[in-house]
Amino acid sequence: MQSWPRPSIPRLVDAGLGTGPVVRVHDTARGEVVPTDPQGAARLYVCGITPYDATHLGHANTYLTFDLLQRAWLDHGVDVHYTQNVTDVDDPLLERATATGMDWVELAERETQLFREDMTALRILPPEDYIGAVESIPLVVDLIGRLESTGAVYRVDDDLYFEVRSAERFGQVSGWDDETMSRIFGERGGDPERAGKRDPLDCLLWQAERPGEPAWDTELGRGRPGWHIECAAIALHHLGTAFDVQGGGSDLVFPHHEMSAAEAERATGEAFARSYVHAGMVGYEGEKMSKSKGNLVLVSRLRAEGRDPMAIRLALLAHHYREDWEWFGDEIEAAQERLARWRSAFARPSASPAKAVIDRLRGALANDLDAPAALAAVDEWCAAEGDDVDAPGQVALAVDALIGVTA
Ligand code: 5CA
Ligand code: ZN
Repeated sequence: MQSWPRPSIPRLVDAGLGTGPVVRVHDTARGEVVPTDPQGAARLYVCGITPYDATHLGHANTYLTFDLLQRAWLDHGVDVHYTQNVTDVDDPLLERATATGMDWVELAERETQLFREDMTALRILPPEDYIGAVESIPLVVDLIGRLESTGAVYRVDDDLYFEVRSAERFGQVSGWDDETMSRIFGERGGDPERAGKRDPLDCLLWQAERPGEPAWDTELGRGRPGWHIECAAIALHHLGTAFDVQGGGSDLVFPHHEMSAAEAERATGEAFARSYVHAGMVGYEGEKMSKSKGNLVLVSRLRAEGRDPMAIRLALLAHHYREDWEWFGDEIEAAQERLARWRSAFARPSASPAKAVIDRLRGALANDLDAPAALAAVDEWCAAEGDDVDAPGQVALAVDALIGVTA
């Protein structure tokens, strides 16, 4: 699939401003903040949208998290190879298409295009590989074949299931006990009750054709991919095993990332990702923001109301990425004011020297992407006076490179 345009990123090292430190992030599997240690280019996979509705602030917050991670890596001097999927065939998409009388392909294309426009406006770095579920069916079939050869696949009617406990490290990502896994599995698209399964947690790899639903002819029969195997197949194909970071929102810790990792590790005998990084959930005035609750704050709507995308970006960055938080309308006003303050500070003829604030910015971001600390550092610099004539331009450059906010 087509990705979206890449925003320009100044290279601070070329401006004589040095490089940033080693980047540390919180790994859900280990439960602690760990240094990233890419061998060559950093390899990043982030779970993409299911395109049945427009991008809301929760999605934007998740993709912004991994944009910051990339900026911190680039500033440290590490190249990045980034892959993201689009779940362009799945139950919620088909249900929405049926409910609205739309063709599911058209719905997916329309919402994916709107997502690209939102990401472009927010200056979020695009993936090199932007890959749809439909176009990756051959990869999925191939990976299921590899799993079959390990003996970990069985049939229930004409559907194929994966024996999750055949993966040695099943449970490594969430670290949850059986009771928690079973409860959440049912709540998040799993089918613990289905008769004929060997274990309630076993997950669907391939779903045989259902009446009225799309299906593809493959050596597994006519049908379509399960959800978790989609991301396992796309990530393995484009990034290989033991890639640096598997990312997404915290709603994906279990079952999605647990199952994808189990499938990939059983098939390859190697680690799937080296770290699992999860952004918190953004809610709206007391509730989880979700398509089904109809309480979405859409990026496209804020843009249509004339909000500056850079203010939207700053409003999100005012929260640490791992925090669960709620959007109240006044956050955008505060962000707009901050943006105006920053822009006038960057336009000053002189200011206090840039080095200290740039060091603080870099230190904050490298320390588990601490954006609120980074914003506080810039705020303090803006409030101080000084006679360094290079400083305003240098700080503006660093804010562009590291935080993605342009003057
Ligand atoms: N297509 C799958 C991933 S393979 C999916 O979860 N799609 S999604 O459209 O539901 O979500 C897209 C991304 O946004 C995921 O990384 C998800 O974890 C994240 N996300 C969804 N809702 C929220 C929210 N309320 N707050 C923060 N992140 C969210
Ligand atoms: Zn995914």
